[in-house]
Amino acid sequence: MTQRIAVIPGDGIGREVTAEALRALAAVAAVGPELSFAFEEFDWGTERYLAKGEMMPKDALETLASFDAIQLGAVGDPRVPDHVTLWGLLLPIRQGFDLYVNLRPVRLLPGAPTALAGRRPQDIDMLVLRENTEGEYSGKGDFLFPGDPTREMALQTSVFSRVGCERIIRYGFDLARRTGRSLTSVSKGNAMNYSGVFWDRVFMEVAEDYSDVPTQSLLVDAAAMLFVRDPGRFGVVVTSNLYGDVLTDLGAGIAGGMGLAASANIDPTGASPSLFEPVHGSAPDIAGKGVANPMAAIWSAALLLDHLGHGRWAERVLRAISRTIAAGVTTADLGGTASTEEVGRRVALEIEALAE
Ligand code: GGG
Repeated sequence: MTQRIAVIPGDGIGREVTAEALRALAAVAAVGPELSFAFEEFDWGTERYLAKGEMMPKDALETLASFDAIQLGAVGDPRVPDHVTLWGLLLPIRQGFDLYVNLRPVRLLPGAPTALAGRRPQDIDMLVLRENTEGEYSGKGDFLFPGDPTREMALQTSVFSRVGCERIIRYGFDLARRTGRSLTSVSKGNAMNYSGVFWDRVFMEVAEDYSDVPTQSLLVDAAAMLFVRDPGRFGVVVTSNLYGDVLTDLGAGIAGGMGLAASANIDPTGASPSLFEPVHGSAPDIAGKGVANPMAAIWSAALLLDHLGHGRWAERVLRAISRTIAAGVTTADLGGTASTEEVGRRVALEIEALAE
């Protein structure tokens, strides 16, 4: 059966790295007889915004709804404020399709460099789950008294619904149970005396259904410190939208950098297509130069494979990335001199070699 993938390369290096993610998927399909993909590309992003006043068409979600999955590059361009591009494309898809799970592996692949002295792949292997549709990214707020020097203010409202908290926490427990890991809840229940207290309470309530899963609850500041000091204590981590975004950049820092940080935006019900993207943005400073690391985008394509039921191939793509790093075919962020395309081609070759 052919699986249909919508492709949104987006802005900046998103275009370059997405091409390599598709090359990896094509390599998988070339050697995996049971796999077949049909790609359809959409030129949505900032160029479209500048020409037509919108990042994507009004019926974008209806168009995407018929696909099996979405592969995204990046959004963001210095010619347009970042909140306009982010709220013009990525966040409406996450919210509109209710992609409430943002899975971000923080895993040190064999051969990848880490900023932490003496740490090995077995020391850094967590699955961070970021609530992806509400929390601090609800998009609700206001500017009051604009221009008034004494009263001007911005309001940004966090939304922590019972349904929203419970479903991501429950997903975390299920994932921890399935993978034999512990579950860490990260919040800020001392200072955030409504949302944080509520999150912690829901976590404790849900935990009653999972007495077999070891748990810990941490304040986000302590969690940040422990990601660096003792990453091995984390298995699955579940947290809110903003904390998850921040913590996973720290996670990237200890697991090879942003060039190796992948993510999946998942609708666990399967009602809508899930979306896969590198964690990094559009990096306008290096866009068009052919030097961006495509491995995060390729890894996100591996998450897509896993989501579509091809877990064996997903693991093979990760091994291909590892072997490419071990062969020294890396971009400058990992200390090498290879171009984006050279890395992508090498990963594709490794995928084919692993299939033999
Ligand atoms: N790879 C998609 C992208 O451009 N991400 C940049 C970004 O700022 N994302 C915000 C978020 O993940 O919430």
